[in-house]
This record gives sequence, C-alpha cells and structure tokens, in this order.
Amino acid sequence: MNDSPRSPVSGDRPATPRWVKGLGIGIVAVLLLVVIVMVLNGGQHGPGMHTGMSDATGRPCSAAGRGTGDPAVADQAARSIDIIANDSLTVAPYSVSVAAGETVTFVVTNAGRNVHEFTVGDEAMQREHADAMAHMPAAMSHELPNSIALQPGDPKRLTWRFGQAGSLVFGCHEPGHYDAGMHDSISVS
Ligand SMILES: [Cu+2]
Repeated sequence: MNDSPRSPVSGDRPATPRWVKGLGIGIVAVLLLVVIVMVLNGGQHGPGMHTGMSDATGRPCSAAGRGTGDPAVADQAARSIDIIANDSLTVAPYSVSVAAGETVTFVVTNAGRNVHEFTVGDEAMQREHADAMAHMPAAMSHELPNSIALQPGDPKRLTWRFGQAGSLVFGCHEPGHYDAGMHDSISVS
C-alpha cells in the first residue's frame, strides 16, 4: 500500500502514483509494438494480406472473397509449375490444371528480350490488372500479390493457394501482350 495515491484534499501536491506511471509506460510500449507490427505487415504481401491492393481508380484488385484463391508462401506449395514467357507473346504451357485448394508455386521464366509479366486470376482480375497497368507506373502496378514483373532472363516465383473449382487465367499485361494472345487458362477442379 506504499504506492497508493495521496488525496489532494490533504493539501499535499497530488503525486502520480508509481503504478500509474508504470501502466502508462506499458500502454505506450504496447501501442508502439502494435504500430511496428502493422508497418511490417503492410510492407509485404503474405497470405491473407489484402491491404493496399487497388488500382488507380481505387477499386479493389484483390482476390479476397472471390473464391479464386490467395497468395501463399512457397513453403506451403506441394508442387511447382514452370511457365515460360517469350517475345512471340505466348506463355507455355497452354493450360494448367490444379486442384481446388491446392497451393502451387509458379516458376516463371522470361525467355525473351522484352519485359513481360505474369498475373494470375479470374477474367475480372485480369481486366482490373490491365486497368492498373494503364494507369500506373509498372513498378507500382506490380505491388500486387497475384502478379510479378519479369525482366529478360528473370526466373521469378509466385505462390498461389487456389480456391474453389472454376476457370482462371494467367497472362501478361505488358501493353498489347494480353490482347495479342499472351494468356492461357488454369483449370481448377
Ligand atoms: Cu508479355
């Protein structure tokens, strides 16, 4: 009871009890920790992190709630699928089959001399990404968990946990490439 607050009525200057100071420091420390964790999480696109994903119009460019799946970490992938992008504006193989709920790492190689990219999603996500590419610098538009930019020679990886059965698409949204046929289908069953 030595630390109990003294009553101001007694005429003494009201002193802040030590336990109140300790509590204050504790709260500040917890708040700091929360802020640090939020900043760290915001700086990466791990599983289930859909913050900050929108195109130039502010519309969401997220897979959340669509059943198309989520970004995942490579450790969770049971297998990898090799994808080759090239300057004849094709991506091979022409179709990919995965199981609903399966986590796959795409190992995408740019075999051409031009920049390509690899975006996975349903038709709507592909259209959104095309919009984003048209309105943003390439570097910004690729701050997305379902898309990677590929410099010539780059092998890059994108791990995706597929959602429900359906038909998805992978393709390249460098200007003109997608419409020229640089996209193929992913069958999720
Ligand atoms: Cu391309």
